[in-house]
Amino acid sequence: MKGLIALTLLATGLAMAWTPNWLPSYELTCAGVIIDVGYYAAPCVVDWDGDGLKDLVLGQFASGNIRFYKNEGTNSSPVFNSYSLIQADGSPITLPYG
Ligand SMILES: [Ca+2]
Repeated sequence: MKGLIALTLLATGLAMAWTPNWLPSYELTCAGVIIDVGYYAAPCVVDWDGDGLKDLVLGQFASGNIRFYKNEGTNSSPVFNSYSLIQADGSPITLPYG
């Protein structure tokens, strides 16, 4: 019985420690237009170009391309003004889709 109580307390403590802190959602824009690549978007926030600012790398289902949005703002208030397609050997990288 003591083991069950200890396990319950441990589980409760872990559950409370892992409670997510959800923040309000907002729409990301690029040059003032909402970023929309259709359904099954695959976003990743990463400092892609190594300048210390987190960028947006976004896979798009409709074409299999991968967009790179360079962050021109800050990490807490990112600003995206344009995007380019991630390339290899001068050609856009295309992943299977559809
Ligand atoms: Ca960056």
